[in-house]
Amino acid sequence: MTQEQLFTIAEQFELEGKIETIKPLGEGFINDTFVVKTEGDAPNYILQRKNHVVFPDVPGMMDNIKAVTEHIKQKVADPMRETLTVIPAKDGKLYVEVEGNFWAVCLFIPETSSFDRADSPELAYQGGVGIGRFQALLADFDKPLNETIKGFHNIRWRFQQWDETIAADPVGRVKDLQEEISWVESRRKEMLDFWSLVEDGTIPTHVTHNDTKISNILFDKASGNVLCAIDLDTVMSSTSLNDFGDAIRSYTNTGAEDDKNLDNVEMSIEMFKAYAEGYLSQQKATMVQSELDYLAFSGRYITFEQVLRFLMDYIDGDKYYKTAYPEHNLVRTHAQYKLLQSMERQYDEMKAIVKAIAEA
Ligand code: ADP
Ligand code: GN1
Ligand code: MG
Repeated sequence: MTQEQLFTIAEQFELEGKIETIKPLGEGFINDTFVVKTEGDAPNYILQRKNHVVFPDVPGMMDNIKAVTEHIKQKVADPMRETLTVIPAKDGKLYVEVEGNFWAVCLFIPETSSFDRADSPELAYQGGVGIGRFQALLADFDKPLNETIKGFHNIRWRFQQWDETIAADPVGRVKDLQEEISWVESRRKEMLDFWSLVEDGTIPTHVTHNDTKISNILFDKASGNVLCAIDLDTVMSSTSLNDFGDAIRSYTNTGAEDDKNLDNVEMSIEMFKAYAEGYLSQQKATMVQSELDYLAFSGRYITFEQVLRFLMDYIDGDKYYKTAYPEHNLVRTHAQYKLLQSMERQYDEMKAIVKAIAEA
């Protein structure tokens, strides 16, 4: 994209002030994100090209984001900092469509920090508070939400995609991946058994974020406290456990999501405890027993799902996630599998920690 093209797109939104610069930001796997700096005292903005292959209904997704952020704004002390603010286009729509691509803008929240990994239990605790609070603020949200990605954390649907991808084997990679495929297959039943509990209502559904990795949370620079959950593209109705599990996948990893050195990758039980304490400080009172019973398992569930999704994308010829090099999705698969094994080994301890916090 040239600067001129970016300026032309940004100028179609209701921005205050004259645009000074537009620069790329962050390393999201899905969207393209830019910071729009304006002159003088006018606010700055986040401009995003939303990946509409991943999100087939961007208008529906923006309606979701607008609705949940408006709901949160009614309840918090600082509505411009404690959630995203969607900026509409000059024609009143929540997006601009340019040559088949969808763009959206929100306010840039200044004086914040964001992280790619948790380097202290205090940060993990704050992250847990952030997602627990996000869910609590939306507990009474009662409008229907659009399903922005079909079956996002539904492992039954993921296995259907998986079976089709393995059968199609579009780039001939299956023959060399028998071991990795067996990692997924050997856990098929226990993962489906868990999901059955969501399907039959034993585990309830709520409004959830669904992409709670640490980089999707902003922290207040001055206090270090959590400020808000961002990247609301996947806000949908699901089990709260998925938000907990995805965060555990991210905050507890002693290595990187795509670490080539598997010795770096373990689940830190200290981080698990800190995150669980933060999350349960907000959620304990309203959770039902079935949710508490499966809270620790959700870390395994989402990490397993991530192994499946990275491997499936590799088999599919790397169509979904942005990759930096040809084997990237396979490296991610191995690193997430190492993390999954580490969680499996420490599962009894994880359950005991949840139980102790829940009963305290
Ligand atoms: P992606 O979908 O590509 O992951 P995100 O919405 O998560 O994009 O944004 C990428 C990064 O940009 C975040 O991790 C955060 O550091 C920063 N960011 C996003 N939105 C805001 C905002 N409104 N204010 C300040 N920083 C933001
Ligand atoms: C993607 O968009 P981003 O980078 O925050 C993905 C998540 C994965 C994550 C893995 C919409 O998150 O589901 O867990 O990568 N988001 C979508 O890092 O698929
Ligand atoms: Mg993100």
